[in-house]
Amino acid sequence: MPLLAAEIARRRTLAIISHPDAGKTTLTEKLLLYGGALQKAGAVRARKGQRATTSDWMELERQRGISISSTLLQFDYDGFRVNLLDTPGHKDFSEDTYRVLTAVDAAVMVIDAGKGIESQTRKLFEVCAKRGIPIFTFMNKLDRPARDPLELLDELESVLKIGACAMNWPLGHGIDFKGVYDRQTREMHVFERTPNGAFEAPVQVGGLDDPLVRSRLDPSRYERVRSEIEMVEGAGHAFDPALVLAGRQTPVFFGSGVNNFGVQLLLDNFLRYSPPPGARKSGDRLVEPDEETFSAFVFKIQANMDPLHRDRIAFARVVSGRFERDMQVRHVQSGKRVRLSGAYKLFGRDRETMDDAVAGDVIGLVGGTEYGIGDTLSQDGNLRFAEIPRFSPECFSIVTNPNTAKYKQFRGGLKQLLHEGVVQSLELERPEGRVQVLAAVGPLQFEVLQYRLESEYHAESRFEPQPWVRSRWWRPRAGIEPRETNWPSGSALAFDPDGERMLLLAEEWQLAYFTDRNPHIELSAIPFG
Ligand SMILES: Nc1nc2c(ncn2[C@@H]2O[C@H](COP(=O)(O)OP(=O)(O)OP(=O)(O)O)[C@@H](O)[C@H]2O)c(=O)[nH]1
Ligand SMILES: [Mg+2]
Repeated sequence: MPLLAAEIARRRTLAIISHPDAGKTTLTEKLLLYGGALQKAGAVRARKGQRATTSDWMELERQRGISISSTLLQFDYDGFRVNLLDTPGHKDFSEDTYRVLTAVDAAVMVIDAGKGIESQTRKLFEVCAKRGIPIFTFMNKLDRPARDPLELLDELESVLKIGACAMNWPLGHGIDFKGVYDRQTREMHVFERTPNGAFEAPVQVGGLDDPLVRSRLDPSRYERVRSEIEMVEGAGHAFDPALVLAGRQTPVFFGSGVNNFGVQLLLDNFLRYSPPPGARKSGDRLVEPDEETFSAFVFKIQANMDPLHRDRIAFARVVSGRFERDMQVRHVQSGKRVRLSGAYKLFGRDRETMDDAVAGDVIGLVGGTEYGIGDTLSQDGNLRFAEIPRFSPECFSIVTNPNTAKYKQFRGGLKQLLHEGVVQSLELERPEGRVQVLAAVGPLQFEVLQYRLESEYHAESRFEPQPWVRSRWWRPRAGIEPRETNWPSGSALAFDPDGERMLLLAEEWQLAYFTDRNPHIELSAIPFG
C-alpha cells in the first residue's frame, strides 16, 4: 500500500463558489470533461433529449436551472485524486455553501466577466479569506461582451484587497473571443466552438508570431491583444505561488465555460499550484493530515439522492489517518462505537464503494442515522472538530399537514429533511404551549422543503409565513443585576433544538433598541454552545 504521505500529497479538495448564475455548475461539468470523468458534457438548461449536468441532479434544480444543494464529484486525473464540490450561489442556500467551505483546501471563484464582482461572490470570498483558503479566479463568459480585462483585475485588487495575477490573457471577447494567451508558456491557445460545448474544443497552440495561429485572429484584434500583453508583462504582478498559498494573490484565468475555452489551463494550473489537504483544529490542537489516527467530520447530510435506495448520506471530510472499509471508530457526539461499513465514493448522485481514503477525501456514509452535521468520527475519542458555522435565521414559517390520511409521510419526511438541515426547527413559546416553527436564512429554503416533501415523501404541506425578520440567541449577562426585560412589540421567544433560548424580532431596528434597553441580556448571532 502506498505511503500515507504520498497519498495525501496527491489529494486536491476544492469548492467552486460565486454569485448565482456566474457559471459554477457549467464550469464544474467542463472540469469533469477535461478531467476525463465524463465523455460528454451536459447543459444546465438542457433541452429535450439533451444531457443535463452531473452536479445539478435534483429535479427541482433542473426545472429552475439553479443549484440548490452542493454536489460532490470525485475523480482521478493526471495522478491527482480530486474532490470537487459545486456549491449553490443563491444566498438562501448559503448555509450549505458555508459548510462546504469548511471541508475544502482551496476554492475556484467564478466571475461573470460582463458583470465583475457581485455581492454574493464578495461575501464568499471573505469567508475563504478568513479561513485562509487559497483562491483561484475564473473570469467566465468571455464569449459574451465582457468588461476590459485590466479593469476586471483592478476590481479584484480594489474590492477584495488581494493581488490579482493574470495567468492568461483573453484574445478578444464576445463573438470575437478566440482563445487565450498563456503567459507562462508564451503560447496562444486558439479554440474552435463546438455544438453545445459537449466535447473538448479543438485547439491550435502556437507562439505569438506563429502565422497559423495568427491567421485565426482579425489583424486589428491581433495588434490590440499584442499590445495588451506587452503592457501586462511590464506592469502586472509576477506570479508567486507562495503568495497564492498564503491567500494574498489570486491567479486569474480567462475563459468561457460553455465553450470550453481556457478550462484545461485552469484545471492543470489549479492542480499544480493548489495545496494538498491541510490540518484542522480540535480544541487547542491542530490535527495534521499525516497523523496515523483516523479522524473526520460530517459537513453535509443529504437524503434520497438515489431514488431507488431512498437513504441518507452523511458527507464526511477525512482530516487524518487512513479510512478502511468496515473500520470501527467512535462517533464522538454520541460516544458510541460505529462500524463504517456503507462508505461510498460519490459522483453527483452516483456512488461506488469506497475502499481507501485519506485526508482531503470526502466519504459518503450511508446508514448512520445518528450522525448530525458537524459531528466528529475518530479512532481517538478525544478529538472534536468544531468547524461548522451557524447562522441566525431571518425567515420563519409554521408548517401543517393538510391531509390527515398522509400524516405518517408528512411527519417522517419532515423529520428527515430537518435532520438534513434543509431548514431549522424551533419551538415557539405560546400561552397555549410550545409550537413548532421552522426557521431559515431565506424563503427559497421553504419552497425546497415543500417540494421535497411532496416529491420524495408524497406528503402535502401548508406553510404559514410568520412576521419575524431577525433572531438572536440570548441569556442573562453574567455579573449584571437582573431586572425586568423590555421585550419589543411583536417579538417572540423560542427554543432551538438544544434548548437554548432565542428571541425573534419583527423589525430589524429592534435589535439595537433591545440591546440598548436591556443591558442585563446578552445577545448572540450564533448559539452560546
Ligand atoms: N454565454 C455564456 N453563458 C454561460 C457560460 N457559463 C455558463 N453560462 C450560462 O449561465 C447560466 C448559469 O450557469 P450555471 O452554470 O447554472 O451557473 P451557476 O453559477 O452554477 O448558478 P447557481 O448554481 O444557480 O448559483 C446558464 O444559462 C449557463 O448556460 C459561458 O461561459 N458563456
Ligand atoms: Mg450551479
